Amino acid sequence: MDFSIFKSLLTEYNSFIVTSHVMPDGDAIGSVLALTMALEKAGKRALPVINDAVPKKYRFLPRSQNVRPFIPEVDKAEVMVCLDSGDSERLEFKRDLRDICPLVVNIDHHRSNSMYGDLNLVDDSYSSVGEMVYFLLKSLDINIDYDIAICLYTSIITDTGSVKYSNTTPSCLRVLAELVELGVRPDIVNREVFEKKSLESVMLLKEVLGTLKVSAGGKLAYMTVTKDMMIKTGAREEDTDGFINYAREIEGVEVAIIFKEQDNLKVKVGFRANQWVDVSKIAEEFGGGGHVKAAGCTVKGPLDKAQELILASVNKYLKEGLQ
Ligand SMILES: [Mn+2]
Repeated sequence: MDFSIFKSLLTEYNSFIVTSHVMPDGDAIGSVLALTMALEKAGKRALPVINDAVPKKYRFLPRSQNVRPFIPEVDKAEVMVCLDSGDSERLEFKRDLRDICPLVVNIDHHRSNSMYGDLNLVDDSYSSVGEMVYFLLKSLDINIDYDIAICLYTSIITDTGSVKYSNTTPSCLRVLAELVELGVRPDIVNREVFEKKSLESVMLLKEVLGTLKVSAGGKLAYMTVTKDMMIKTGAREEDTDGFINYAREIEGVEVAIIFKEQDNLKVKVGFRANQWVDVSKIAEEFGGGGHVKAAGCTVKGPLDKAQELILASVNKYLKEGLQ
């Protein structure tokens, strides 16, 4: 992808809001922080805005304390750069983005992207938006220092599951190697992002594993997180990170699902596939989206109704061998 088109923005504009989706993951936060710092290096005013809290495990990243939700009437800029968000709703500004910034730039690697920007730099061949920001900075001749490097590194290892997923490419491995040369310590980032767990998270996992069910001749595994479990253990939404992998890792399983009961009578559904099912298509059927092997959607409750609906659809895909 040619990122040089971004160059003209730097000559024409001076103020930027850099943002990403709610429930931010390491790619969202890492790429927002990296691009914010890079724009500042280029002499621009850049504001990192995410309309949600930064999960505790990403607070080791430099400048992460500066990320905060949008403040109407205060936060103004000429350009809004939206990172890692397949549609504008997931940014949760709750108003037209052009009411905040006249120009919207959409940089993303999701397969389903609604192209909501005035400029859309969207390419699903990148492992992460962090990897895209790396190439963007190269094309802008902005020097990548240690602080930017650790943010980009976190982006890439989050989305590739520590270079284990199918989106791990020679390109992203080369980028990671360069970031390590710049001083990033893989062991330290790994400890922060993947290992450290709150006690509440482990107590919640104990409950959630009790709900594990396997069906479709062993090809489908699913788990449920109820509101009661969240209250009982005192866990937070971010504490459920990675739970779905317990279902996905079971031998013979093709599709793994996690159902998370929400406050507003809605149910959040996460999908993972191992080999041949394209779960982004299933998620899209229910108004969500994502990647071929990792996707999600939110559907109307109650929980049992939502499960029935989703499981029927997944079973259809598994039975018909649809891809
Ligand atoms: Mn991403």
